[in-house]
Amino acid sequence: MELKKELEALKGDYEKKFEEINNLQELQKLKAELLGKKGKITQVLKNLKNVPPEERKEIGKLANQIKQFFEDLIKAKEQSIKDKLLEEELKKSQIDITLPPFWIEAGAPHVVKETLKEITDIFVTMGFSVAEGPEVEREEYNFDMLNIPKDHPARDMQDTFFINKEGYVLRTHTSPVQIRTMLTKKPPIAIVAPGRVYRKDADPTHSPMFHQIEGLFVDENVTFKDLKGILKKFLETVFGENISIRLRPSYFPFTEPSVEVDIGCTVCGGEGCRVCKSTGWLEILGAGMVDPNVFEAVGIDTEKYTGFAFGLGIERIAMLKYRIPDIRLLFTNDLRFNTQFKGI
Ligand code: 2U9
Repeated sequence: MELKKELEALKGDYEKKFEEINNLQELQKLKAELLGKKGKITQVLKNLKNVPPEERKEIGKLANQIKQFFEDLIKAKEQSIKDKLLEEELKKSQIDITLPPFWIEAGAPHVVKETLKEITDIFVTMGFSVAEGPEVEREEYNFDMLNIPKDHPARDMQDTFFINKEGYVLRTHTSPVQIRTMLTKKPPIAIVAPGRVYRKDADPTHSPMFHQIEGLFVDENVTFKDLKGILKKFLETVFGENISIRLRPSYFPFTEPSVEVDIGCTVCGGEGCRVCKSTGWLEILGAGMVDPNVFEAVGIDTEKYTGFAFGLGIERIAMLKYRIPDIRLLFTNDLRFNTQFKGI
């Protein structure tokens, strides 16, 4: 009965050892020593065949009891070490888990997106549909088919973001959306193209990404008068019935004739101030009759159809409408700024 004594001694010995342990690594080590593949109790159980048959049953039973005893002990010990560790961690980080959480400030729809939506809705009410296209655009649609020649300064590396895909750019305006529409649909076409555009402007009053909305109307007998009527209605809806409007001749490669459209300064009422740079007028948008070269590029019959197009920058409209003094405020996402426009 040597083995029985040995087992009992083992039990007493390891019970003490386990009692002294206070970390998980040591616990694992001790567990392996006792119950692992080459563990002391495992060895006893393996060697049972060498025990005289009359003792085998008793020794086997005892060894199994001790094994079970330690398995329970180890489980309890493991839990108690983990509890202690968690307690220490909580004490260290000094978090009072009974405190209510900090209030997470809710955001608000962004004033640029809201303005874009408002403007889009005005044109939708007038009968225009919304068209969208990719922001990584074929150079051909962004420039060539819009009558912008290869040597035009707008194509310059300094103005356009070229990407590492030959023949593609980040669109510099939403005009390629109108090109795509004319390539796939027959007139009458009445669409607005809202979205993000990219230009490498280095000037602090510009952002390399901004939002635009452009419009296109193509049908038989579309005239400059139609353009004026639509723009007047649009400007009066955004800025109020009482604004003054003026058209100045201008030049864009994709429209002929072209105009720039101003409204009487909404800050000084035309007297002259800092916002209108003492002119009494604010430049709002550009427009014109679609250049026949553009129609030819997309295969629209210039004998049968005419059309008008217009374009405006949304950040500028939002800044004028809500008297926002610095374009950077639109891009820093400071909630103190953003939430001012809740429910506008
Ligand atoms: C097609 C044909 C014609 C779109 C137009 C403007 C005039 C214009 C600027 C306003 C401020 C861009 O954001 S901005 O810098 N846009 O002045 N855009 S006419 O003309 C088109 C478009 C597509 C096929």
